[in-house]
Amino acid sequence: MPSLERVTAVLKFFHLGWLVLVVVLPLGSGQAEGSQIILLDQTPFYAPSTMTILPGQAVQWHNQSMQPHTVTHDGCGRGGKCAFASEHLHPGERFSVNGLPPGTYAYHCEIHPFMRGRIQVKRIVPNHDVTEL
Ligand SMILES: [Cu+2]
Repeated sequence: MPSLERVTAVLKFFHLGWLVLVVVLPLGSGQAEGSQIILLDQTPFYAPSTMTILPGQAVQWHNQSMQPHTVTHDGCGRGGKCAFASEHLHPGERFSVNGLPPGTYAYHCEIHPFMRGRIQVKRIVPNHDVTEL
């Protein structure tokens, strides 16, 4: 027969366990979904061409096309602030960006300037609502 202390300890353990599950699962699934952009050989080339993320959320590009491309922020090399710039991404290669400040980031492919995409990083306001910039 288990003692009362032991039952209480077990209950506490499970209570904490559920709390951890509730906190960890939404964060985990939120980061996993909707943060990958696929590079394609035809329009829209970057799919999706516009992606909206939250501050601190990573974005990953995956070149699933048959030729090399880059992911180059429009500010790079034009006197602006260069937020991110990949090397040549060969078929199958990936490129990730993390920690972008809130704002809108237009980007392109240096090899094929007609390839264009955009990242929007939302701003979280003090009342915890999320607003578009
Ligand atoms: Cu390209």
